[in-house]
Amino acid sequence: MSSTTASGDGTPSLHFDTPTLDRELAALLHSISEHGGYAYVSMAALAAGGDIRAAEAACEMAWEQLHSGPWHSVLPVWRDAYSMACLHVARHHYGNGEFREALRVLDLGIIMGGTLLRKDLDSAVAKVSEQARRTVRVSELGDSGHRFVDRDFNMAEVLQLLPIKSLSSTLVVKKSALSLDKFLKDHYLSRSPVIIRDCMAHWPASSKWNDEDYLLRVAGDRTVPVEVGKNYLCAEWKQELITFSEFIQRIKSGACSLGGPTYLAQHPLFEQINELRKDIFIPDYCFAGGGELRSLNAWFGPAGTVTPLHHDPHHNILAQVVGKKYIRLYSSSLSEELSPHSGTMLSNSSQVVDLDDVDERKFPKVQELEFVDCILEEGEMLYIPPKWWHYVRSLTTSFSVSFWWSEGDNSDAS
Ligand SMILES: O=C(O)CCC(=O)C(=O)O
Repeated sequence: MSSTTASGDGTPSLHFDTPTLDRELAALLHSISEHGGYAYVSMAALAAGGDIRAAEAACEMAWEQLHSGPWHSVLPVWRDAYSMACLHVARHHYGNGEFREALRVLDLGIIMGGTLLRKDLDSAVAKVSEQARRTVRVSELGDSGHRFVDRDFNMAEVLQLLPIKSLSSTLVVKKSALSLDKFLKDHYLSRSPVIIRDCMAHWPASSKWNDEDYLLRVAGDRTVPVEVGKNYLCAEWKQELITFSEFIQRIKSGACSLGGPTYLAQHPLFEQINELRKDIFIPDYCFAGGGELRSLNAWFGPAGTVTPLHHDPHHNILAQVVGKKYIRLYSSSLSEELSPHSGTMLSNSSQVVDLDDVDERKFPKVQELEFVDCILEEGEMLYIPPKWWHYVRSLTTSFSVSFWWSEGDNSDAS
């Protein structure tokens, strides 16, 4: 797919192929002009001929369209237009041997772009990464030996950070060697949370993801979306696109000083970075009930990240690969009492935002509501039934993976 071609002066230059773009180009440009993107189309035509200025201009035009209103209202054709422009810009950087810049632009195309050219973007990433690795000097290979989480953990200190009544009543039950049958009968069908132990030791991630050098090697130059701020319900909260190595630097430097922790949250990282996808396996439990796997998301951040109380529509296995998290769960039957926000975007989030600081006058009954809670330890998976409310706080640097799956047609759930 990638080839080395001769440049004008006879020196070899690097090139990657874009078979889908080649096939779809005319139809895509036609569709963009039908949506009024004439200026974009003329720039894209020049970009296809190798004009980098035109490629960058096309990228900016599409970027503006992506930010012209709420994300769900952006026309898919503009997302594909953005991917196309990213491919042109990345091809230029790759040809110049600017691998990091090429990867940055390809990742932007993957994260912000459409689905039409996804295969071209993925195969270009694979080629650029391979070439980049070939040219890495031994002195650039990390050997810090840094581990994100070591054994020290002060439980007394941590307890002071947790919401009132934490770990004082009913703990989520923990089970080892839980058979699929037992899981189905005792938890899935009865909508009952459980922590499953001893089921991740065979994941390469279990030994690799605590190692900074490994993560930098496979993902350091990749761009990822992160959330910065106390939590996504706060006014100062924002999203940024930064490289994985910058993100790791923030984790190490105690990033809370920057107005809240930086959290790589609910991102389909494993669709983006194939090397990390190979480090995990989909738990068999996710096929219980005959449903369909809906999404795999990464949750990676320093101690102190908080995901406020909310619920999701799907079954969820939250696998704790590195570090520890405190998790509190309220039954789906308590939805009225937990006062969901009324707007559609946040209707799965509770107005009892900060469980550490509940407004007793507004919500006098909240502290009396029954809940189960736990510290989810490295190597454990928590099953969260659909619509169960959950609040999550990381207690150390933490890397977890969530597996969401839907209800099967034949599920006889109560
Ligand atoms: O780990 C977290 O911070 C939140 C996880 C979560 O909300 C989920 O898996 O649905």
